[in-house]
Amino acid sequence: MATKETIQILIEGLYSGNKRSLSKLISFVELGDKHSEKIYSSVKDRLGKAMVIGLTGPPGAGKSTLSSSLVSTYRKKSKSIGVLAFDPNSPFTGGAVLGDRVRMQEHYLDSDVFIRSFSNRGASGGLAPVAYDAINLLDAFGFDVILVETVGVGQTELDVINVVDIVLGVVVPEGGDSVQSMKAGLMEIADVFVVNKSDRPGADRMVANIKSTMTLLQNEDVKILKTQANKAIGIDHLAEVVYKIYMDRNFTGLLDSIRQKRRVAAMLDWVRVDLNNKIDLISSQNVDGAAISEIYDKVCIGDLNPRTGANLILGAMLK
Ligand SMILES: Nc1nc2c(ncn2[C@@H]2O[C@H](COP(=O)(O)OP(=O)(O)OP(=O)(O)O)[C@@H](O)[C@H]2O)c(=O)[nH]1
Ligand SMILES: [Mg+2]
Repeated sequence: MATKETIQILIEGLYSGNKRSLSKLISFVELGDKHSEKIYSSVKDRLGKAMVIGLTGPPGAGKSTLSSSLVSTYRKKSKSIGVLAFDPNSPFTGGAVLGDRVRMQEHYLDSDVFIRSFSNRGASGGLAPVAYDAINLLDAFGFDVILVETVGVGQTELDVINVVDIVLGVVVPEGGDSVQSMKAGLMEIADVFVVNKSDRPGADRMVANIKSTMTLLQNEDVKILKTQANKAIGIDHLAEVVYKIYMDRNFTGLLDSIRQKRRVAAMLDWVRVDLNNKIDLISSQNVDGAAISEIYDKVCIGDLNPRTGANLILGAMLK
């Protein structure tokens, strides 16, 4: 754990544009550092300038390739950009075909690009709270754009997406059924659907499928675009569409309300994470002694209603 002085030095580094300081601060928030309050109060007044874009979708849909391609697009516009990849298999850290990796490496050499991959859930046990803190750090650093990539398979990943301004749902043409099988949550939170790998057959069918699902959900405002991320086709247009949504939201005040909800969501995520950690503590350390283990035993053999047991445990936790 860092000392308060170390954190102060790192924050000064962050303000002077030192990426190593930024990296270290992210590691501290990833590890659930106790200086979260100090970090937050230091960066608080510098927040809210970055456009935060989330990319999610099934494994292999091309999210990382798309991120990389978007990085190039934003760099062409002289925007600085930070990428947070919550993805153990991210080609940002290896695993991609050679061409992709070479493209990524070019970004690593660019001083206006920052890429950070998170391959585990961090000590705190939550992805979304880490994402929230890391986004704040990148925002305070001064990046114009922040991309957050996550595989859209579990609740934790969807939670991450709650902390961004605009959500891109990345899908592929194959299996028109995948719209149906896609997590209901994703269908509802995506602002733009990106049908990537549109060089493959079925892209138009996929677009039509999403369109009809969106009509059913009365969500006709959602944009649906086709891209070919590995060839950078459709990416400039995607960036324009995203920017227009962002500006509209800024103008109507929706952006502010999204960000307000995001702060509350981050707080509730922390409550959940802390309660979960506390449950582990109670079961492993037997806080409150035999009483807790008796509850476990009684529920275990069917003597006690699990709901009643839960109430007793909650009572002990909140004491
Ligand atoms: N044909 C085709 N291949 C693509 C396209 N975009 C990406 N790919 C390839 O698809 C593969 C997977 O791409 P990734 O960017 O790693 O996909 P991902 O969604 O980040 O994957 P995970 O992080 O593992 O979930 C790579 O081999 C890419 O080169 C595209 O538009 N067309
Ligand atoms: Mg990836």
